[in-house]
Amino acid sequence: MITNTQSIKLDSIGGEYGSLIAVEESQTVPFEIKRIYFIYDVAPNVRRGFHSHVNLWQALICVHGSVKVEISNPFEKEEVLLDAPSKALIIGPMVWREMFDFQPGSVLLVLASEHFDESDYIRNHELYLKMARSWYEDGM
Ligand code: T46
Repeated sequence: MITNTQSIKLDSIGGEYGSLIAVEESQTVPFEIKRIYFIYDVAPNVRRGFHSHVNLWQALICVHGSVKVEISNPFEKEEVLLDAPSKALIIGPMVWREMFDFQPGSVLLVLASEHFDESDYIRNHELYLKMARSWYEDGM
């Protein structure tokens, strides 16, 4: 995985009554969870994201359907397919992300390490590349 990202397999407890997945802060995911949100009703041709965070850690879990996530920095790029509720993608600071190819009906659940703060976003790609180059080259 590219720097500051991680792919995690969540344990699913299954049986004849269905399946259950539990996520615990600082255990299943490597941060305290201060906020959750979910993204849904996204048309198949829509691409979202187009930003990085300065400090935020998040876990992305597609609890229904599937979605692709492109994660990149000035030196690395990767595409991750979230197509099962047992797959979690951890994304840390200074990683550019774009979510696309939402299958109709998909629900993308996100667990976040901080409350919402627009000042933590870098939404301009040129500015991101400039900041990220020095951030990665200076050893974060
Ligand atoms: C991320 C990806 C995976 C809020 O008011 N509170 C919130 O907690 C969030 C997440 C968003 N908003 C507002 C900010 C915008 O006015 O909702 C609007 C849509 O947010 P945005 O365009 O940033 O949505 P995405 O799908 O591009 O990005 C979201 C998260 O914002 C971002 O942190 O990493 O999902």
